[in-house]
Amino acid sequence: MSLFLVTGGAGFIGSHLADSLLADGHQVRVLDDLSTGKRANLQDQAELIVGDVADPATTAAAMAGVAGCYHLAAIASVQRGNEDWLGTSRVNLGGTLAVLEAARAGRVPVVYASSAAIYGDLGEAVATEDTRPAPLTAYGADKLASELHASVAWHVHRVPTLGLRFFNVYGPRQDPSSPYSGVISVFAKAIAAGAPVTLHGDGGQTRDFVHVGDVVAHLRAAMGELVRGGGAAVLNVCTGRQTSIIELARLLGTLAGRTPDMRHGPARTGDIRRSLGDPSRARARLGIAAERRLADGLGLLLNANAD
Ligand code: NAD
Ligand code: UD2
Repeated sequence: MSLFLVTGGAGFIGSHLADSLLADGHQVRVLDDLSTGKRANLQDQAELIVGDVADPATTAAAMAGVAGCYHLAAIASVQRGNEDWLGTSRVNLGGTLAVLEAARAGRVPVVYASSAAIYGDLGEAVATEDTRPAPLTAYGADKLASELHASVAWHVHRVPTLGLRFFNVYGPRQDPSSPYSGVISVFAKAIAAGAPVTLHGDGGQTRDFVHVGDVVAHLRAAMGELVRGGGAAVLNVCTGRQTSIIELARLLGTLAGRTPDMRHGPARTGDIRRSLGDPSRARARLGIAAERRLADGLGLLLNANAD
């Protein structure tokens, strides 16, 4: 069994990844500054280093002796990127550079989180990995720049890298407390409690919602592919199905046995109208696909929240 570094491992996606690695008998070292992550998300068997991924010395020390690195640490908020441009770029781009630099000496394979945000507004198109990147936010720009540096890491320094462009991820432990939390975490909590939900704009905007369990399966498969073949690929992690926000609210209401109290608020500045990914390259490359249907994933989430 191997030791893996998971940056951002105390967070929503990272802690589910840590659970999966531990369940298979691997050792897990987490580097996290607990800015949005929680120690309570982690099992005791995981080693936790509380520190800043953008600090090269901290990240170099965390990288020592690991067989692979999953780089998930970031400020995962488009809005925060709009408000604090320099501060979020220091983490989201600077943190990726610190990870790649730390991986250099040992040519440690790095699987990292990119985002559908690199595509910008797709109009009627379905995003494939060959779709021209056109990020509309600082967050998306930093994820795209991270991909470019990950390519340099392989071509110049032979550090194997694989970027996973997550679409909209949902599941247990996604924090609903901030107004910029994922819409599913916000709606599931409100509808289960009989509280109103606010649709930004007309609620017709669509997203490709992918369950965190499927995201973890892609992360694990990507590391296996990297260890075998190297390279600097990027792959979509999505379902190939889109759901509008108003359909989402109705579906959650049906599952919760309540008619959702839907209100309308202003559309978010620069919000993406349609987001839909093509999962076929990840299926071809990794041999897996996101299996969990949205209704099933939402039912699991409502049950987990009720516990
Ligand atoms: P999250 O906020 O739960 O996880 C991010 C983790 O990184 C947190 O534990 C946080 O404490 C940590 N972190 C932040 N700044 C840090 C720093 N300077 N040093 C060390 N740790 C730091 O969010 P998440 O949804 O689990 O996101 C994980 C990754 O997936 C992020 O890179 C995010 O951009 C990406 N992503 C998420 C989604 C989604 O829908 N949730 C979509 C696309 C991409
Ligand atoms: C998500 C990620 C972001 C980035 C992007 C890539 C989160 C929190 N953000 O941004 O990190 O990776 O995906 O595609 O995971 N909405 C409402 N009412 C609410 C909350 C949201 O109508 O109470 C709308 C919102 O205006 C948007 C949609 O729901 O149109 C999705 O919002 P989101 O914040 O869940 O995710 P997104 O796509 O903005």
